[in-house]
Amino acid sequence: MSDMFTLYSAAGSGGVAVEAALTILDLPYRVVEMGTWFDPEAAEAIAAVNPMRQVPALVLPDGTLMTESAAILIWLAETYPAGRLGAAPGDPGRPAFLRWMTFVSAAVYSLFWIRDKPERLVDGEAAAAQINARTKARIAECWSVLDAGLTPGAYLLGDELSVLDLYVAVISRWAEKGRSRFYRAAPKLADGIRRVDADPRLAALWAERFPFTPGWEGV
Ligand SMILES: N[C@@H](CCC(=O)N[C@@H](CS)C(=O)NCC(=O)O)C(=O)O
Repeated sequence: MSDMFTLYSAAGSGGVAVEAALTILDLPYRVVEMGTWFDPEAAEAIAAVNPMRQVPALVLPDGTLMTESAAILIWLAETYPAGRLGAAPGDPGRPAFLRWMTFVSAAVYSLFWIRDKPERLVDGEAAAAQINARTKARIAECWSVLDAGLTPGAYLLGDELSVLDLYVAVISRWAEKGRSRFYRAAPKLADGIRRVDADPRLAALWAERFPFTPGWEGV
């Protein structure tokens, strides 16, 4: 049995948060690039792996398939506790850890299935524009709820980096105007997330998989 993970992912996607966790945990992995939301061939090919036609999908060294980014991140944190990437079962911080990991997945990430292609739900440009504006407002509202619900330390859940930080660092960048709207909606969280951007263990990964191109944060 190989000890290698195989991750179906795409540059700039939620899979990059999983790549970040694998990198920090120093686990061996290979990426199969699948731009599911813009490349029809990838959308077709990923169906053989994940019937939801989405990345990330992680094949564990024993061949087990995991999909769902939050589940993958939580599993990595608890399976490799030496990496200290999340509160373990029994830890007083566990309820908040599970609560907010699930919140980001269910309340925020899921809206991108709609935002990326509004035509999945509605017809016409006007309806699509309405969907765009309303989901944008909802995402900002969700970031504000996260901001109000947390008392951050150096990172979102305290003074230790967790997979929640990696998750939010990636998803908060999916906006027309970069991360600026996130900073306005969740001002208490900005420092912790910027700390993740600047983590030297992730510098090469960010550069390759989700680069900080000039103006990326927006205004
Ligand atoms: N609930 C899934 C959502 C994954 C997801 O939406 N992935 C996007 C890329 S960031 C995707 O593959 N979109 C293609 C599609 O939904 O058609 C998760 O958390 O892993």
